[in-house]
Amino acid sequence: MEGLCSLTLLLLLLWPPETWEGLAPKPPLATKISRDPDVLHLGSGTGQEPVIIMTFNLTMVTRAISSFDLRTWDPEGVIFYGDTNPKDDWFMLGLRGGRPEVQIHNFWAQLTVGAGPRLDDGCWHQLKVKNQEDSVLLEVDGDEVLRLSQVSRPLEGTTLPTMRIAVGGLLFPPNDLRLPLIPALDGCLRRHIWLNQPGNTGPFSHPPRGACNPEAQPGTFLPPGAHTVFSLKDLPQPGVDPWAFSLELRLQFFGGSGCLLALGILGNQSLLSLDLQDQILVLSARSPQKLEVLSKSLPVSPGPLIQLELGLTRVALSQGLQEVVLILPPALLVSLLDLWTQPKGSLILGVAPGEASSASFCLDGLRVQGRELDVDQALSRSKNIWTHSCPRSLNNNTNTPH
Ligand code: EST
Repeated sequence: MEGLCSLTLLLLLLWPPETWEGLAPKPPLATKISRDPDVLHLGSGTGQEPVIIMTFNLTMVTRAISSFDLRTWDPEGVIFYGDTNPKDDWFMLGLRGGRPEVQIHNFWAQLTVGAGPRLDDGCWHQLKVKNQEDSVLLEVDGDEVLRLSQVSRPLEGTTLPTMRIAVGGLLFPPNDLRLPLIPALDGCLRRHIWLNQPGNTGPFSHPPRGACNPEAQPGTFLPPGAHTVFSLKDLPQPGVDPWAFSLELRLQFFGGSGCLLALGILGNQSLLSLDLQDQILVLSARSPQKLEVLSKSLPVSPGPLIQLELGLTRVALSQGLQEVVLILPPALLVSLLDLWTQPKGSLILGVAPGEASSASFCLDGLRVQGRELDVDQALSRSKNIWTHSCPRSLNNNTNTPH
């Protein structure tokens, strides 16, 4: 994906495709990122809490300016939060709809403003945030995209209480923002300098994760054993007359066997599941009382789109031109319909919590009733999921992305 970013675009402009076909396939920047020890993945952990929290004595600060490079495919989340007091003097820079958003709450201003271009394109973008006299300025890739005047006061050298800067999360609940957003950001930061003081973070020795993986591409990566649970009541509801519920998944398999998707009540055995077993997709339905299991299988075909259509009497699984159908016995149908009236009725992506699976895959898209879902909307998820990025391949020996 890096290949689509500025440097390669420049190469494309300078050399028409036939001239540069023979060049090395990897763009020069890709190798640079993987060697950079100072890359910081923002969405590590559950993504709800910051990855680093720094404190600064403002009497020692000579310029209230910070800069960093950001790379992400995630359209929403917190880049950083800063405050001298979480009640009445705070600032947040995040992304919403892929564009930068600033929220300020202090004595001089209470505002929420979006500005600048979309940054969720998987390319590195340079951001600079300055506090100058009474103004706050935001620069993206060298262009000033936002200048807010009469919203602040000089910060440097002041005897204000300590300034805290939290990267990749907030220091209060998301609902305390002026306009709440989902804080978790599967983004990567490098060359970050806070309050003009280089070298007070890192180096970070963890392997490049999520958007920090130089080979990453957009999608959602579920490593073996990972899961995401959506509450059925938060999803688009089934159609009535006739009752119907459809799911469309775009998957790229990295191997292994195990559950890809299930419908059920969390903690109980699922009623309907889609498993991958040795390159074969297996659709299974089981009635809770009799433990009767019905199943049909379909060899995985090259096309990534998998469709699951639930109707009043049948469930159809299709991929490309192939289709298999399970006829639902009435008892199972009743339990299945009941899922939408139960508070714990869930759609589970990956393996149900606590169960084992060696299957790992990249989800390039998930549509429920024709509407695209975002993993950030899930009720819960495993910590090791990459929410908005996928590795290109897995290392066979270790099952780890490279
Ligand atoms: C601006 C106004 C305000 O009332 C509080 C803060 C705290 C965090 C500050 C920000 C601000 C201005 C811009 C920064 C930021 C921390 C890093 C950034 O450079 C100084």
